[in-house]
Amino acid sequence: MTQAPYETRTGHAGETQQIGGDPLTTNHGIPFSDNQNSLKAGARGPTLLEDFLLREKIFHFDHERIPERIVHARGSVAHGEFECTDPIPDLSRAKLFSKKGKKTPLIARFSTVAGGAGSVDTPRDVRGFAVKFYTEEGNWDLVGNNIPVFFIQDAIKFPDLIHAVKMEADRGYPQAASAHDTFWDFVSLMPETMHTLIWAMSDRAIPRSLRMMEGFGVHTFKLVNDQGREHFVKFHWRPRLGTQSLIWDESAKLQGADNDFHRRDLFEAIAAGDHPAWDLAVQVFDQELADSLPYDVLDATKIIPEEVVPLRVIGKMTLNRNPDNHFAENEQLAFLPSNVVPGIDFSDDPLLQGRLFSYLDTQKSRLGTTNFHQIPVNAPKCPYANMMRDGMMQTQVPKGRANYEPNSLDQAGEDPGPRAQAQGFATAPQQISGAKTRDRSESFGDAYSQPRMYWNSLTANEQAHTASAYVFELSKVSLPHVVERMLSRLSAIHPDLGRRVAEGLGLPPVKPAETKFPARNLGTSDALSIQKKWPATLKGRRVGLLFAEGSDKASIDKLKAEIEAEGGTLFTIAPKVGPLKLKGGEMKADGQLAGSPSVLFDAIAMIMMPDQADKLMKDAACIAWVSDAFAHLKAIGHCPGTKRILDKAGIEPDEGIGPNEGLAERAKHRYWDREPGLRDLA
Ligand code: HDE
Repeated sequence: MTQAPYETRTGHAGETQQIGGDPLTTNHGIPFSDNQNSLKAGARGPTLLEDFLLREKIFHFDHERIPERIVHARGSVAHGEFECTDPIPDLSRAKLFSKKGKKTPLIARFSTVAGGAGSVDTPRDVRGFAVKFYTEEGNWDLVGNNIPVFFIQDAIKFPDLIHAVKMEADRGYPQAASAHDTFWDFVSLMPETMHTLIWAMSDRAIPRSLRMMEGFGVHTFKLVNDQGREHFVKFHWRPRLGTQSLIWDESAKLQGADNDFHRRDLFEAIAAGDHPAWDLAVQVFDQELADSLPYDVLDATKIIPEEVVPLRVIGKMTLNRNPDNHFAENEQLAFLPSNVVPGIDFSDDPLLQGRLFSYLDTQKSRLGTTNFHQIPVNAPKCPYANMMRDGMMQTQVPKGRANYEPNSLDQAGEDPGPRAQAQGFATAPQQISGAKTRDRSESFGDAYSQPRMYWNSLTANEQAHTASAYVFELSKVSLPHVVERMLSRLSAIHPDLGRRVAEGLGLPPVKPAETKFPARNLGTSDALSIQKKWPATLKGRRVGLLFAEGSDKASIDKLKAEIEAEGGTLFTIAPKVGPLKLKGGEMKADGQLAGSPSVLFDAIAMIMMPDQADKLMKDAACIAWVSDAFAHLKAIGHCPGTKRILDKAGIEPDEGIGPNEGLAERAKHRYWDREPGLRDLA
């Protein structure tokens, strides 16, 4: 019998899945002989209630779905491992950080926030970046995002934020989009959202690939060593492929070209053995440094710039195995920020404190049982034991009489069950005093200084993208008072930002919003810009090649070899997939032109005889193919026969455009300088 992927599944005969060439059975193991026809009274007669095979199959199907996550419903998962590269026993007693080379298995899930499980992959949205480490001391879930700050400071505002951004309550739209009245109404009333908003309006919210996103733990956590010494810590994931983004028009068109653009990209890369990797880095600091900062480290709407507390890389995550089953390993995967291992602890960040409740609670609603920890993907890979018993879908069979602790059953020679261990997790002791109150600390009050620092840290091109994103989103807002209030907040962040967005909307400038805490100048941080760190590489990138009957096979092979030598992949496209007759051989295209628009690629090339190019130029899809690539600032390669297609599309040559020779080098870049000439950005 084929082995099911999880040991626990094969633990009881009743749980064993039969697949492959094995006999088909009911869920109760009864083999049956016909899976095509229901039991009827005569071949054309009515179906009989007696048909337990039909009833069981339809009954199971009727109940296949579980509630999707209230946020982060759409996600992609991959298995992998964490390797400790720089142990930190001086800072934390967590065993996964104890030895160089120590490996810990893990699963990662990347998600969009606002859309439903079946929504698109490339909307403008924050991305979830959640990792479950199956450590030898239990599961540690680092449930972060690809943006290092969050919209709100206190968990009590989370339901309001999510209600405002999700589809509107009466009309049920828009799906997976923040460009609508209720979102901007809410955020414009909540100055604390300004920092995350400016990140969300920047290119950070339209990542090129899940493999090319930074990740952040967002909150300040604590590391505790075995002497009980504490440090504050912020966790960062840095992609080995570099951080890369799409541009807005491209991400919008991708929603039509491939709803699953990100999920497919991750799955295909791993399947091809191109395993994405991230460095795990920490920013470690103590109370004294925290006290010296002009913002509060317990406020999740603030970052600590890398220039103030540098990043120290302590390990590497590699994703090396695709899920076997989407439902079992993605839908049923349950993250809990409350899962920390000895050596890691929480800070008093009020957002984090609220999360500690919410995730445990939501899993009961989604997975239907308090025993969701027994689902294979959620179960720790180390032994676990306690006196929690029973409940819906209990699949374990605890032995003995001891279901309470303490007990003295061992004195009667019986198994007394587990006991608390001195070296187990112990909350770091902390003196607390204060009146019971619903106040918010004044130290959380400054809503504008860090958004200003972010704005000032972007390149001119990134600023234009960000201002244009505000213009786009606010152009979809039908309530003028909301637009005006939002403009006043943008002017409070930076007068240029407020003015540019107002101009982009065709409105007069609006005075800065009044605030007790006007923006201070915190300087700039280059680490905040994507473009300043953009890697010149073909690794993980795809070049689309358009060819047709009669193209020169040797030229295609040469280009393919050049692209692959730089770590990229070549995807071939033709008007018909073929196999097509070429000069020097035959070839089947990977895709058809009509279904493979150039948004799917990081750069494009064309190899064709002039007569074929003349024919293809009459196809609107061909002209759109090159003009979109040009508008999306991509490198373009052509041969003597295909230059005419660029001319027909009205493409002015620049340094990104040239013969196929040299494309492998040019394709490592995006051509930001091209943009002002072809797009009216704010
Ligand atoms: Fe979440 N969040 N969140 N969140 N969150 C959920 O848990 C919640 C917050 C994040 O791939 C839910 O299992 C509250 C910050 C990710 O399965 C829910 C608050 C950050 C994921 C929930 C926050 C996140 C979730 C929905 C404010 C970044 C997807 C389903 C206090 C640090 C995990 C679920 C996955 C999912 C609650 C704020 C990240 C409802 C109450 C800040 C990556 O429990």
